[in-house]
Amino acid sequence: MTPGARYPAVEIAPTQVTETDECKLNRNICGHGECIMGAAGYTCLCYSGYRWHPQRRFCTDVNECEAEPCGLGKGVCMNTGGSYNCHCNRGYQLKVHKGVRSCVDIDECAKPHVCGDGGTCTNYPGHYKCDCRPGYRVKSSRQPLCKDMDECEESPCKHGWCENLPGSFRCTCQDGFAPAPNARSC
Ligand SMILES: [Ca+2]
Ligand SMILES: [Ca+2]
Repeated sequence: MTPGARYPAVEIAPTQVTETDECKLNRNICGHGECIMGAAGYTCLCYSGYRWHPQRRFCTDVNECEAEPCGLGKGVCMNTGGSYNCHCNRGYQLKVHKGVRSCVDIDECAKPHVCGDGGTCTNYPGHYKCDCRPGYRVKSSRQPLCKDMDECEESPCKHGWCENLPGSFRCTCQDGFAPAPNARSC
């Protein structure tokens, strides 16, 4: 018998309750919900994540993904029976607040030293950026950490010796040469 079809009336002894109570005849009539008997037949009080379907007359899953709860461009929504999941994109993390799942930006800058000692971190939706101080440069695009530049690789100290320093360098000059005021040449 299809859900919602009426059972034929049967002759019942006067002491018995009239068994047109569909809730009692088919305890699973609502699926994911409680059956409530009313004057116009049964209705269902559906569990969370399900809604009453007036034509099919039982509780059907809500496709929460239609409302993009994970956030457009932030994650992929996967509908499940009674709920949904978010598969968050890189740079986003799952947040569950009062049963609502969404993908929120990771504030990478909240971690100390994310850009190293030579840079300042700026958070952006889905990523972050390191701005390096003079004398530092970004290590790689995959790891935007500010690394000290080794200026001595360029041999800047003609007539002297180069010493690399964090964020800087210094020239020590050979006899007969004097360092420039900034000690960056001889
Ligand atoms: Ca669902
Ligand atoms: Ca971010």
